[in-house]
Formats: sequence, structure tokens, C-alpha cells
Amino acid sequence: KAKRMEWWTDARFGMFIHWGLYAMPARHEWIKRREAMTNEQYQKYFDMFNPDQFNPKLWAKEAKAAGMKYAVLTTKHHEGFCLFDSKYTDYKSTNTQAKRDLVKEFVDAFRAEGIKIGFYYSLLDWHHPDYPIDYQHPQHLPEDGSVKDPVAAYAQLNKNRNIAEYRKYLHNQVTELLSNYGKIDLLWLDFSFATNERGPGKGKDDWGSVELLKQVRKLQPNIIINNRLNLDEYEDGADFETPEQVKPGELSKYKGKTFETCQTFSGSWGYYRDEDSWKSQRQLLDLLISSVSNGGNLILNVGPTARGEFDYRADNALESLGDWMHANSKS
Ligand code: FUL
Repeated sequence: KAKRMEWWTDARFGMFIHWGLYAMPARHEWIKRREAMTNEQYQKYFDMFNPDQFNPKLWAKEAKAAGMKYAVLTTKHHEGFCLFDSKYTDYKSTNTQAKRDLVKEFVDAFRAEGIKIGFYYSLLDWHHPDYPIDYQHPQHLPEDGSVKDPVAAYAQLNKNRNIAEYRKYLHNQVTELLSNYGKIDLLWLDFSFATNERGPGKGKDDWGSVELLKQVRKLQPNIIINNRLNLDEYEDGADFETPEQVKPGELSKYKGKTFETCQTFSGSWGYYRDEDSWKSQRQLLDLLISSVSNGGNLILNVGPTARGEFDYRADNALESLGDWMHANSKS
């Protein structure tokens, strides 16, 4: 384990990229859930998706100039849309006006800059017909107390959905991602959640986490993997922890752990045009310094626009981080 973690420990700073159909409405990557949209209502974003400015070489250059050493792209987020040419679905970028495998172009561009490659893949899937509806899902049951027995009600709602079929789909797609794009350095699977008063959760039995992890390690023996498969009590169930949006002052509680804190520029992960909570340069620097000084990594997220560009506020932030890195490094 120590051996495969070496590059990552040394890297310290990475780029997260959340990109999908949600970039088009541009008001949060959870929009389908937040606005309880059906597949039919969400279809317009697929039909209109046309990232005419997509040029991952520019993204890779910006990441490199900012001093980032690895990049993790959402190959599929919770909405279920695949940025890669999967043979297990039609819901993919090759069938949109983009007509291309966007993951492949990302991999080629970042690899060419010497940046390590990571894939984010959502365990949740709000499009797949066999994915059982749960309280995280856009079509979740009412949460006003009117549902007396959520476990039974969800079971009834899902009687025509077969999670074993979805599990197969998920395993097949992870296999594709780890077979068709050469050496992949990092896998970021997202996420597991507990059963509670809102209804049943999902975890290792639903995802088939144990077998999945075995398959991952077989396909990519040196890959490193995050901790959201619900395998916490397993010896080798994860390589690093992933605390989200932790304030700089609170990062010291992760000291001694192997962690990567993931952070956004403005709150949401997907492009949110009108969000007015963009962090200042000072705040971003504080995050970088406190992550690293507490022994962890920072992975800073960019949510490109639906046309495939970084917002000018992201450009500016990356540029100024790059200036600071340059001024404070020996190379
Ligand atoms: C969370 C997701 O629900 C968010 O949308 C985002 O991807 C974040 C990094 O992880 O679990």
C-alpha cells in the first residue's frame, strides 16, 4: 500500500472536474434531485448537449500551471450520463451532438502534460431503470411524515427494479473504464449512505463492493481508491479518506490520517453560474496550506460550463494559485 501511495503523497494538489448534463441548467449537479425531475423532463439536457468549446488540452495546461499533479474527472455523476463510450448504455456522450468519447480526450490531454489520471464514477444512478429509488433519488417518497413505514413503501415502489441488474451494470462500466484507457492512477467511487428514518440506505451489499474492489485491483494493480465503498472495516478497503468542504481550521483533526480534502470554488460541484459564494484567493491558499501542513492533499474542483470551458472565475483562481506556487517553489 505504501508503495502505491507514493506518487499521491508527493503530489499534494489535484484538480477535480465535475462535468455532465447538469452544467447546462447551471444550478447545481444535484438539480435533478433538487427539482425532482423525471427522466423525461431531464431529457432536454441530453438532446441539447453540445460542448463546442471542449478542449481538454486547455484544462490540462491550466491544471499544470496551477501546480496540480493529478486530475479526477466525473466519468458518470449521479444523473447517470456517461462521458465515455460504454457498450452497456445509450445514455452517453457519443450519442449526443458531441459525438465523442470525452473521457478518452481528457485522458490523452492530461497524460500529455504528465498529470496523473483519476476517474470518478457515481455508484448512485438516477437514470438507470433498475436502480432502486431511495431517499437520495429525484423520485423519492415525500418526507413530510406522511409515509409511515418508509422501508415497506420503498420496497413497494421498487418492485420492478432489480438491483442485481444495476450492480452488473456498475461492475461492467468500472471494468470498461479500467480496461479501455490505459493506466489509471486513481479511482473515486461515490458514495454509500445509511438506512435511517427517511428510508433504506445503500452500501457494500448493494454495490457488491468486495467483488468490485477485487476486480479493480486485478485490472489496475497499482491504482489507488477512495473510501466510499462502505468497506471501512476491511483491512484494504480504501487507500484514503475524502472529507468534503472542511474549513481550514478544522483540518487538523485529520492529522495522522491519509486524507484528501475535496473543495469547491463556490459551493456546488457542477457549474452553477449564479452562485455568489466564490472563495477568495486568500481562502483558497489557506485551504491548500492547511491541507498540506496537516499531512493531506487538496483536490480543488472545477465545474466547466456546458460548452466545455472553465468559467473566468475559475481561470482567475487557478492562475493566482499558480503564481503563488511559482513564487514559493524551487523548480
Ligand atoms: C458527493 C456528491 O454527492 C457531490 O455531488 C460531489 O460529487 C462530491 C464530491 O461528492 O458525495
